[in-house]
Amino acid sequence: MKKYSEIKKIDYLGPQSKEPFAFKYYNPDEVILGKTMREHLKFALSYWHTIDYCGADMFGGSTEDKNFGETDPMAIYRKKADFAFELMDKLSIDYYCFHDVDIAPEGKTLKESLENFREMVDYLKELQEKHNKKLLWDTANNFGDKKFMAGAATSPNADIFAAAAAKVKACIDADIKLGGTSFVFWGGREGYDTLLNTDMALENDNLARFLTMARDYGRKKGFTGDFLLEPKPKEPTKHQYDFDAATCCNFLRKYNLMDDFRLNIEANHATLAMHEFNHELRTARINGVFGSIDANQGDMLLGWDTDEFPFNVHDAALAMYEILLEGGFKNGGLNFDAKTRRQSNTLEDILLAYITGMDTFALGLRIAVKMIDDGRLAEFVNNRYRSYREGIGKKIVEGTTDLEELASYAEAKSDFPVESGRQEYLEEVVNNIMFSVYAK
Ligand code: XLS
Ligand code: NI
Ligand code: NI
Repeated sequence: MKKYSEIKKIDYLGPQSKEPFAFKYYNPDEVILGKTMREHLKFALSYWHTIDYCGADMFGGSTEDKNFGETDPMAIYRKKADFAFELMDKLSIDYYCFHDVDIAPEGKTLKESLENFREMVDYLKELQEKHNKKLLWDTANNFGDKKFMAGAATSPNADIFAAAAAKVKACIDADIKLGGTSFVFWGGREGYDTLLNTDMALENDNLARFLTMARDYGRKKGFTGDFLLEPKPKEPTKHQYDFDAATCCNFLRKYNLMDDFRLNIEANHATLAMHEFNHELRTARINGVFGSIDANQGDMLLGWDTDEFPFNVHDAALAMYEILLEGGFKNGGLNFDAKTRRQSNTLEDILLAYITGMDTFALGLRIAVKMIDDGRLAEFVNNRYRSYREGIGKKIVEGTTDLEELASYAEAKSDFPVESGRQEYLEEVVNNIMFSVYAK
């Protein structure tokens, strides 16, 4: 196999190609339904997993080195940034996402860390212009440092709440400076390990106060993009307040945040919450809060957030189906919140992993377009609910009946016919559409 430095650009060579460093399905400038594939998919690189992660797990240290030959902390982070933009160029990725701590070295104090951060934001701005790249979103890492061990906005200590606010303020400023169109809150430790030491009511109210202040600050400074909550049920805490999409909707409604907040749905978080990815996307969509995607894949035999690069085409197709029905991404995009496996410890593996993830979603898009064109799925669902478009069903939907009328209607009937849900047939329809994508 070729070496990383020998690979200038990943080209689209089509499904027949056996070249490892080529796209088989992702053809960035191909127009599908009036938009190029790159516009449809809005792929983003995750800084933490791609530029910083070095393979460490709970049982062992790094298997890679990402200091790029430097020893001075600021020099290391500049080299990392150079690497990030060069990588995006090679992969034809237009967007990226980061946490504050991903892009700059920590200082001795919070103030010093934020100074390093601001300096690096200016450097990223230069690189963005030079490489014609965009920020999709940034976020504050308010879970890694010891002071956040009991949460940030839900910490029992108000000084820590303030420290988290300082970091979010700096990240919102950075988002505005870099032209980001979303801003993410993933509630890393915003939850609890035991209710015995937790004032759940105060913690939830404080989280809402925190998000409201962030919203107000962002809007005051001219941020017009979406604020996003990223649901996750557990890990690192036993219970996280942003458990899943439905829980987040309840929270946003309770605290009057529905107008400014949407959701960043992550595939692996969906399955940790015992939902399918498309369930979470559908829930966000029907509540009007679909924002963005963290694309990855879990391992059903491992009960944690394994953040694998997605290769399950079936799930990707069903996800892209939801996104097309939503009308596509607006301020959001498709961030690969995914990392190479610990044993895939070379720079070439990073390219191969992104190629797999991007081709998976390119196939997903192509199949989802076929699912819509084919029409069998939508037609089946439409027909299944036809009784709500006439007679008593129409009155239910229009709100022009009541319990008494329904009771006399039902009691006058002698029979209640049922119809098959045809699940197995529909599963075959999906397979038929999926595998005819490249049929001659
Ligand atoms: C962790 C989350 C995290 C967010 C950003 O599980 O997915 O990476 O996306 O803080
Ligand atoms: Ni994520
Ligand atoms: Ni995650």
